[in-house]
Amino acid sequence: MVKILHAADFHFDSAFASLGEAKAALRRREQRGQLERIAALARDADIVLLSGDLFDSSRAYSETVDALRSFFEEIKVPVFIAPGNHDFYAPMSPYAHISFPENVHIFTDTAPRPVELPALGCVVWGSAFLSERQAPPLRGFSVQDGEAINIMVCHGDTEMPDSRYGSISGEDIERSGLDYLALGHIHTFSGIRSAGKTVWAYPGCPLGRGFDETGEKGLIRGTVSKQGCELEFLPLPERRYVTAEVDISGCEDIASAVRAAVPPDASANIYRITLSGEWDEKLRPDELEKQLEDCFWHLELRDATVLKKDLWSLAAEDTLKGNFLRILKGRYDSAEDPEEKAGIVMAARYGIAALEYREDM
Ligand SMILES: [Mn+2]
Repeated sequence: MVKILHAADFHFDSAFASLGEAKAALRRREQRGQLERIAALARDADIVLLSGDLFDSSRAYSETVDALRSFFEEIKVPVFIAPGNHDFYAPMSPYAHISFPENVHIFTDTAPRPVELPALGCVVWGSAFLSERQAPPLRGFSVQDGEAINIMVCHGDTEMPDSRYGSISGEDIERSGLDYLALGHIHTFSGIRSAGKTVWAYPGCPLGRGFDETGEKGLIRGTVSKQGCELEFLPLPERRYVTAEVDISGCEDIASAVRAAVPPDASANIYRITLSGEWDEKLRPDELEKQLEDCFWHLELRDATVLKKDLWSLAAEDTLKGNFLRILKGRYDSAEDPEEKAGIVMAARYGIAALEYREDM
């Protein structure tokens, strides 16, 4: 039985561009800080498996290199790294020019290579991306039936059969005969899955980096043996990306409506809130974001409100305003794309305000 800790897709030193410079830098510091929390978990494991995209690119800040080095030194157990499409192994990659402690093994071949760990009765296989693309890493691969526990760490794509990112099919997994296949690439926890006798999983990324990476993030820990695996997903307490919709129809004050709609822990998280419903005045998302600063760690507001129906009803008037609204209403009704519809609503607001010579819309 081998106790493992399996993580993937850290994407250290990501840009976090949508957060602005200061918060993005803070987020990168928090990302490095995560290693201290993970170290406590890693010390209890026999081996640590890192399935690629440890770095977001071929460059790593020296703070990140230092944090990783101390992490590896502190945990002492063997660490196996399978470079992925973002941090593929190349002469210029951090893997080639950083001196890592001796307990770190970095795979540098596309074909699976074994590392034997006799004391644990285990063989750890691994493969590496050598460029942004990779041929199917498990095609034709299988381990010999024997006493040893066979584990493989690898970056690859089980979701798209024609993926250029190391496509892996169910058949590949089944034929491999591995006891556990520790994957990276998909940023959402896959669940603990199996194909034939082989158990496989993606832990997802340990920390969300955008609104396409919402929800709980974490890693996988547990045991692997010839008789089977006992593995669980372990969420890490981290800032989360959350998307929500707030209907502001009929409300008196938008900021209060938003406050009332979100839980208290919103102040630790990163929110994208889409304002929906009927609203006839011009929205000023920047001002609202400022008013709500204390309520969120970071807030991005989107306007998806529509004009009240009675405003469109002015389209029946035989006036300039009526003519204007009639034309826009026709376009609004035939538009299929929600963004186009939102644009038409905006045009109606600006147009009506201009025709009424109002400053506020
Ligand atoms: Mn990735």
